Amino acid sequence: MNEIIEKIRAEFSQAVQSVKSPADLEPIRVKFLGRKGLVSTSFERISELPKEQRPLFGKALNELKKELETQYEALAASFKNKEAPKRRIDLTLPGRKPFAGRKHPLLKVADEIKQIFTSLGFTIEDGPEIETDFYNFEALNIPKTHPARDMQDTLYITDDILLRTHTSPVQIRVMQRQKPPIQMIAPGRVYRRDTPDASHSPFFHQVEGLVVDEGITFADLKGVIQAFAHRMFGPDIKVRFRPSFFPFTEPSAEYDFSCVFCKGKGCRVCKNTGWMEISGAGMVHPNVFKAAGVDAEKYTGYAFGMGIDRIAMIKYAIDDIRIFFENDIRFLNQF
Ligand code: 2NL
Repeated sequence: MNEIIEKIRAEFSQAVQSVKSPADLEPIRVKFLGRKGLVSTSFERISELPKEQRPLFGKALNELKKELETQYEALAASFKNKEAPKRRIDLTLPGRKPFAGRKHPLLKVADEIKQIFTSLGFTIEDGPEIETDFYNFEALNIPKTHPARDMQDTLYITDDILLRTHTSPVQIRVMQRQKPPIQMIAPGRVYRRDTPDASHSPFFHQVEGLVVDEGITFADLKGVIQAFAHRMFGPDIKVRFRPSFFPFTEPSAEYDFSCVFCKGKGCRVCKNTGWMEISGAGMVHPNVFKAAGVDAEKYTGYAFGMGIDRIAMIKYAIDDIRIFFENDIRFLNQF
């Protein structure tokens, strides 16, 4: 019979713990201490016991009843004392400021890059993120069997329609519809089939530049990249070009900026090289001009790319690209 007593006691203490407001009290009183409550109905079971055990059980039940009543009264009283004072509204208080949004850090950096290039005479051009095989690959001298397709694997909507892997298609479209001189940048979102890690995201942001006119040389390219480096990161930034290969440029180069953190002396960020890889550039390949309908005998041009995310990571000393896309308000509020 002790089990019955213990069971009621345990259930009661659990019920009491879930009480949050005075409204929760009455159901507990009814269930345990009411006329048909657990304590009262247990008294009725006394007759099931052998005679010699009855007085003991009755005594124990009486004690339980007193115990629960005391606890219940104390709990009810605690609510009485805590009842909230009547609220008064202070009509003279100033209103609450509405939450102000702000630009995403990538958009801020993109704005800054756009501002620098427009001040150098570039136009800003736009195009679709869903592209055709022709604009994304064929026209850029990347035929179906070219190994560069592997490196730029992307999401295909059909065999012919895909998510662009760079903003170069925008430049092809501009060359098709507009005669040189062309001096443009194409900023925007691009896609690659990549497993995300600290430096890879399946989507990221790129700015590509294109200048086409009579007599454009690699020296013009170097001058513009140099000017960009100075305005973006400061006048003491050095720029270097290393030979490289891209199907859409010839000759091709990759360019680096001297490390903005150690000024080229070597540190953890630049892995002690003093340099930070930015991206690639080169003179537009004649096959690209041909595909876009530009007279390669008359005109020359240079093109370059850069990652907005990468520039932003350098500018704000961020070591993981994924944080841009997590929408963590604690991160975003810092910009
Ligand atoms: C990179 C950097 C690059 C270009 C992009 C380009 C665009 C046209 C014609 C020729 Cl329409 N080139 N863009 C050129 C060199 C580098 O991007 O690292 N890409 C893989």
